[in-house]
Amino acid sequence: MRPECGRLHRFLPEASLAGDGEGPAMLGASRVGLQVPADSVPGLPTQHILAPLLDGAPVEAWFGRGACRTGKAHGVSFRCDGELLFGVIELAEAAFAGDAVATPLQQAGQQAYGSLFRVLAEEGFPHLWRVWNYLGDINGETMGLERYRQFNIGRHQAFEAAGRLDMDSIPAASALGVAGGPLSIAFLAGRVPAQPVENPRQMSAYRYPAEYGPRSPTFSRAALGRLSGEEWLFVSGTASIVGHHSVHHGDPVAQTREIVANLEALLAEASRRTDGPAYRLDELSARVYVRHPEDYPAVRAELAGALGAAAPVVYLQADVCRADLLVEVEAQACHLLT
Ligand code: 3EB
Repeated sequence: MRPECGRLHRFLPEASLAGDGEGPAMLGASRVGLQVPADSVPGLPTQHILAPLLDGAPVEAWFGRGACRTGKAHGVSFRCDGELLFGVIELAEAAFAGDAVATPLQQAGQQAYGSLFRVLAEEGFPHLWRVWNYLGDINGETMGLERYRQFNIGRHQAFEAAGRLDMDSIPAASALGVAGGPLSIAFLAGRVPAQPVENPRQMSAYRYPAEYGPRSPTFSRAALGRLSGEEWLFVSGTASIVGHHSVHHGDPVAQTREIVANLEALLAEASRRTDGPAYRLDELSARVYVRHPEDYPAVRAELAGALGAAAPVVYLQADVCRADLLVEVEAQACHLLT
């Protein structure tokens, strides 16, 4: 069912980041857990997702092909092979003073993306494919504005300043609330563009009306990226949103069903853009964010029917970026090109 495209992406047990073994071949990794471990693979860009793991493997790893190069610039830790660069930047909001027009989080978001874009330009991987954003207290409000919306302003300003607001260069992404820690951003960038994919059931997020914040979120619903011999589909965080409205308030199972409908529509859209076979739900590997841990068994039961009981799925507790959303699913799939 799932072709062996494991070379780029795998979920792994904790021990794989203990400083030996697979480290040298990795481009980078993300690790879920409430504590940042004391030891990690030296030089490996690692994103710490400060969230409780509910089920599945704590480590998500991205693997390079051939010789990987490691670097650090503008606060971004990165590793790249000939085709892809994985990077992580983590900025403590306490390092930003804020002012009359921008909160510390907005400033941190703007600086993080500004630094990221500089690294992409300097390293020759100008095309941002996929981004993972994590911040504390995402639904909290300061200075009269929800923190997710503050982050969106800073991110939008950085995209604008870099001339990256045209819809062909907007990456797939996720943005979730975690238990604390710095603003943490991990990303994959390519030497060639990935193709953004939008969802006909959902308004493009970069066109959301102002009721969701003064600046729209800058992400596409999915991205299709080509590597030599492989095509990768990166599915952004997908929630129970139809048009631009959150639906099924208070009902995690109905929200999960709506997410599955959104994923099906998105996969159909991606399938129209590939030369290969159609993308199917049962070939996805996924990370699932559940706001309330007590909803996890019901969400899992609902998703297992759609993704398959044996699908590589990791569940964690995190806050979705709208207070009325209880579940979010992100995913990827790979097709070998023949
Ligand atoms: C949504 O569809 C739900 O701000 O980068 C999903 C994926 C969501 C990415 C982001 C937000 C982001 O609006 C939230």
